[in-house]
Amino acid sequence: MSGVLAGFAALAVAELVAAAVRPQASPVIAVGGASIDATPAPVKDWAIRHFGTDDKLVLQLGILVVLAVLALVLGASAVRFRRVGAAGILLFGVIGAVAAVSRPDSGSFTDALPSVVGAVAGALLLHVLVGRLTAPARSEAAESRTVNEEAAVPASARWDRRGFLLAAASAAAASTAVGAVGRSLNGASGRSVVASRAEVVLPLPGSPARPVPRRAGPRIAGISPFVTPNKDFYRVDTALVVPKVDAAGWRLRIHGKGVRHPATYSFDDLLRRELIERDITLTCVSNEVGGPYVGNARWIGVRLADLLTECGVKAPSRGGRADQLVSRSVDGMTIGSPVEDVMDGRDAMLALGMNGEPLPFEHGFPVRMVVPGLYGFVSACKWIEDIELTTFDSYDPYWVKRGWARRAPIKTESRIDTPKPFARPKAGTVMIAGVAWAQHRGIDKVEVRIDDGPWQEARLAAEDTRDTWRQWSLPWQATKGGHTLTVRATDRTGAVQTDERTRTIPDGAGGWHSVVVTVD
Ligand SMILES: Nc1nc2c(c(=O)[nH]1)N[C@H]1C(S)=C(S)[C@@H](COP(=O)(O)O)O[C@H]1N2
Ligand SMILES: [Mo]
Repeated sequence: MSGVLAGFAALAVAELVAAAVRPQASPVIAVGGASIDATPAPVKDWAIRHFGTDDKLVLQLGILVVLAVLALVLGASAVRFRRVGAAGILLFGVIGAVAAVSRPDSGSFTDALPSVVGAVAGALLLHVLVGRLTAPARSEAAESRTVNEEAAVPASARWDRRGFLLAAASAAAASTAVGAVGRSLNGASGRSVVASRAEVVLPLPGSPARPVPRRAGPRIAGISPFVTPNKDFYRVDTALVVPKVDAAGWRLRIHGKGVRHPATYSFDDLLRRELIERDITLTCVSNEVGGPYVGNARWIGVRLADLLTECGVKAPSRGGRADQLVSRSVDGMTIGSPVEDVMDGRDAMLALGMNGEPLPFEHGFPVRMVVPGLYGFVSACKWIEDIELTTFDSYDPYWVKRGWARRAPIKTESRIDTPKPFARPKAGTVMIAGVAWAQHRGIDKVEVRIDDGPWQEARLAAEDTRDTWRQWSLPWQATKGGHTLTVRATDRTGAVQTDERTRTIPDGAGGWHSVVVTVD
């Protein structure tokens, strides 16, 4: 109990100090962030697939459970060896401090303070509490006593029950209060930024998207809506705490190899440029066949190629010296995209708006990159603040260091949205429907197969653009019994979605999506 209380006090004090220093310097956040970065690629991919957006909650709970167990162990050993307990807590403080200072977004050694001050408070408390467990007169001698001698002293003589309970209760109450104040201060630190986002007014785009064709989103029960609402849009990133960046203070620097006129842009600089509005479907490389990490939104932003050209950057095919564009976020993420792709005329953009509002914080406010046709991990840097032109040979960004591919165009894929796996539709006409995507190439055909039957061409909804997914449907005369429904798409290059199952690492899952149903 002493150990757990001391651990709790340490975290509470750390939380309060973090409010004064920097919320992200809190030990749980820092150690959590460090463990995300250190997690081997397959485990990370597994966590994304199994916990989805909750992966971070699971991680934080996991850290707290581990800490609680270690605190129990430390508390138990402190009863025998008082100094061990305190030393153990201090050691955790050092681990937290090292993690906090070495986070890529840490700018200063003051980030160590929450962990250090918290650990000192925890160690002191443990010392005091354990002292109460032994008779006051004997507490010093107890440290050097052996287990056998200890057992010889009657329990009633060693144990100041009242004193201990009082100290423990006050410590618990004080820690709860301190922790609560720390939490609310940390929460408040983002509030002014939340307000600043609410004040952003996006100008009308000079180059608007044409309205989504009405027939792009037929009304079929169970199919994904053509435009994914922001609240339902998948989220994949390594940020334990969503960065809250103030648009007013935000700057984007463009520099590096072959950048003849390095420049820095403010949010207002971008707002004053011609804005383009485009429908683009985003996909995560960790999306399994049939998985949910794909979404379609209407983005508003500035053309990335224009900014690069203004800075004197040339595409490699025109003699440019850099073939890799590395974008960096405020939380230290690095994402590498081919310069050739972002300057080849596609609508690569620095997005400021998503589905008619400023970017939600989870999706990169104030500015993120969006590039049609490339998986998010090689193109879609959120909370971007720096663009460096370099080469693929000289620099590996975050995901590449962890085993993912350097270049990763989105694979041609299709998904059955309805019926759901293991559904039990009634015999008769059953609508099979879903989405297919091959961003920047476009979808030309979708076929469905029932069991081992022939491929039947599905009806394709109207195409919005070749950068968006396309809905499809096929009415099926379902007969009683178990059936396997399989879908495959063909893109505009004529390439048929491969049936070869590949893992998500290194460059995206491949294979056909199948759904098993039982018709009643
Ligand atoms: N700063 C930052 N940007 C990031 C990531 C990240 O971890 N940190 N993840 C990338 C990945 S892997 C994907 S798939 C997309 C997801 O964007 P979304 O969360 O808005 O859907 O963001 C990309 N941009
Ligand atoms: Mo991703």
